[in-house]
Order: sequence, then structure tokens, then C-alpha cells
Amino acid sequence: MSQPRVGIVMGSQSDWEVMQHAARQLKDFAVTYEARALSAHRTPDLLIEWITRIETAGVSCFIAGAGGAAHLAGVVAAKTTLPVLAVPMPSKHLAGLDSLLSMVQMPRGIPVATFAIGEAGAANAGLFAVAMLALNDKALARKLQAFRTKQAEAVQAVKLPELP
Ligand code: RP5
Repeated sequence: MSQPRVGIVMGSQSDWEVMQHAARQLKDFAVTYEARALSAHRTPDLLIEWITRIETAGVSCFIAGAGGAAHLAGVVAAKTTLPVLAVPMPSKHLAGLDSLLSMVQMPRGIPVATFAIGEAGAANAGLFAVAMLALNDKALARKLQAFRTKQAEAVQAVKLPELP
């Protein structure tokens, strides 16, 4: 199996429905990743073991998704100097505002880059990881440019309906 270039971690299996959109972007760009469900609260020791192992394996960045009291991305950032991209999950009671604030309000010195709540944030975290890797990978940079061109063409081709 090829070496992962990105580590994806989420606080629970229930986050996969959203976090699969980060994995999908990486897969579409043929960027290898390893995805795990590990929790800052429920499995702290296993989380730290995984961070150490996958960093040694050579990943370039982490994408962390969690909901509620979402400390996962912050804990990952505390254990590595690699870039950590955080995706707030749309939580049941506060619609993800709790997740967003838990992730975005990091103390000075331990940054995480926090994305939008939910699927768009997960997809954009994947695309951002691709953009970082593309800095040192010309073929990937060309693919990313082609993706942007195709996306712009799709918007340009939109025909809005006439009013009756
Ligand atoms: C967080 O609690 C997880 O990231 C998830 O978003 C939320 C709920 O987890 P489950 O109770 O569904 O496992 O730690």
C-alpha cells in the first residue's frame, strides 16, 4: 500500500458522512491518505500514538473533524508542527457553532486552520491539502488548475430559468 500523504482523523464514526468529502477530494486528485476515527476525549492515548506513527510515516498535514466540544484538531496541533486543518461537524443541538468555536479559538502559538461547518468545509480542507502539496508537485498543481477551470466553466454554463 502506498504511503499516506495526508492524515485524516475524526472524533467518531458518525463524522464520516461529512468527513468523507475531504477524503473524496484527496482521492479525486490521487493523493494518498489514511483516515481514522479517534477521539481526543474517548481515546486520547491511541490518538497520540497514531499522530506519532503517521507523522513518522511521512504525512505532510492533518485534517481533523470533530463536533461539539471539538478539541481534536487542537490536540493534534499540540502534538505536531505539521499543518492541521480543522473541520467543524454540524452538531445535533447547536448546529455546529459549538464545534466551530471550539476549533477556531485556539490559543496563540498552536494554530489550526479552521474551515466551514460541514460538507463544504470538509471538501475545502481536502482541496487546501491538495494546494499545499501542489507547492512541491507540478503535476498536482496542473490538476488543481484544471479542476478550477472546469468548475468555472460549469458556473459559466448555467442558464437561469425564465420567470413564467
Ligand atoms: C464528537 O462527538 C465527535 O466528533 C462527534 O462529532 C460527536 C458525537 O459523537 P458520537 O456520539 O456520534 O460518537 O466527539
